[in-house]
Amino acid sequence: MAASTAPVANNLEAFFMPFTANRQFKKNPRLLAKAKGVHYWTPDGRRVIDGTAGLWCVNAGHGREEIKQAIAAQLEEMDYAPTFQMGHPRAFELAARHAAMLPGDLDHAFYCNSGSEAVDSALKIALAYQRARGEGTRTRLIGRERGYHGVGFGGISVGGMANNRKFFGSLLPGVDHLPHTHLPQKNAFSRGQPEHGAELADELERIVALHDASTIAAVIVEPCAGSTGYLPPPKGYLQRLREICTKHGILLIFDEVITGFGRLGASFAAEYFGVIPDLMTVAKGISNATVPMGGVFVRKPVYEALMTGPENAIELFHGYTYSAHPLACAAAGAVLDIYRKDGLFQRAAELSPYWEDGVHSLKGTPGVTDIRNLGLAAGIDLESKPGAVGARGYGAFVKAFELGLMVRQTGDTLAMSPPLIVEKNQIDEIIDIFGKAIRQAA
Ligand code: PXG
Ligand code: PLP
Repeated sequence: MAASTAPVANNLEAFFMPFTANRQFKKNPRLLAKAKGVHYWTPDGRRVIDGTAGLWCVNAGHGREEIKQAIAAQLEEMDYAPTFQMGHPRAFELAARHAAMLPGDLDHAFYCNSGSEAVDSALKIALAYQRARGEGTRTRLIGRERGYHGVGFGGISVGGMANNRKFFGSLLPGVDHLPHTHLPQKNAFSRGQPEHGAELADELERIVALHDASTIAAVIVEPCAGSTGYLPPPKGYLQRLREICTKHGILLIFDEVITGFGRLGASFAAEYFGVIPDLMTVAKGISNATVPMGGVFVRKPVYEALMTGPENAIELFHGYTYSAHPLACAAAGAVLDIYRKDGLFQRAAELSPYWEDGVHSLKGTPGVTDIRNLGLAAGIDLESKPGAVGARGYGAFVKAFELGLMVRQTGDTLAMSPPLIVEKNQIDEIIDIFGKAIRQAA
């Protein structure tokens, strides 16, 4: 019998869901069917406030008309064009716009389709750069405990979340990790950047002493760790890391997949902290998640070091079929217009003290052991139930959804990162429902 592509009855079984307890979910699914502004609706019409901007990505809110029109117009004009030895105008236009808004001399853009691809691309650019400048022995990559850099083999190798690594064999060789910066004994309930922990950047000196700088290509960190439970960097930490990298000829990569495009109330964390990395990875908010897109932003000297050899030689043997996909470029251009027109980065900055007061008002709620915030995002740790790590967090996540709020859960840590268009009364509603969910799940 010929394979059929005819529609079949809706059945939850066939979709192998990512990062999901498939069997548990399919018994009691949480479905989202419609979205507008800061809200989702379930298929039966129940409204849920989006406390996480999707997965930290819908920064300008859902259903933006301008993005829809830009994508439709691009689809009408040209659906797809390759960018290997060819080009299309929108790709160049977008890169010029990104270069213009980037801090320091970050001024070139490599495009891909996700944060994971951005991370793999950045690690490869770092290795190729070291080789191009005659430092080909620099092959080691340094990540950080509790780091999340997507799910490619490069990303999980430099990443520091055990569950994302332990099932997948020996990973990339020659990787080492800095210690994470989560110090609740010293920093619990910090508002904004914690006071303690800048000295943890000096661990890089210890790693250099162990392996020698001549073997190390790059260090990759999230300037403010997201996925692992939102860990703002200790005051002075990123500056120290920058100094040590510069001193030893090691490239510094900021993974700004979450922090990029406004989350901290600035264009990028690099701008917010005044620390310029050599490479920056982005995704998510770059296209407001309408069309998948990621990118690596590259400092001028790194790009220029690669522009050597004969002019007919390909300088970087790396790229994706969909690098700078025309629909993604159209979406990303329209998103930049919205960020500017609506002043969303500024808006996030102005709202963040209100957000900070809101999330810290949950201090004292039974079971809450730490609350962290920076920009328009927060992480909340709950005390684990004896012998059941993650149960309380999952309970609070499910309860929040029942009460009409979407949050993110990893273990007993919950995170929130609303769209940057959120209103103060909606922040009140998020905090109110969240507090109820934690209490009811206790
Ligand atoms: N780097 C960072 C810093 C990220 O946060 C990625 C890379 C990978 O991006 P892609 O587009 O390949 O998923 C991310 C993604 C969560 C959560 O619950 C976070 C991410 C993805 C899914 C869930 O915190 N971050
Ligand atoms: N696998 C095969 C067989 C391919 O031909 C290609 C691309 O041509 C890929 C994987 C990579 O796909 P992408 O460029 O979309 O990452």
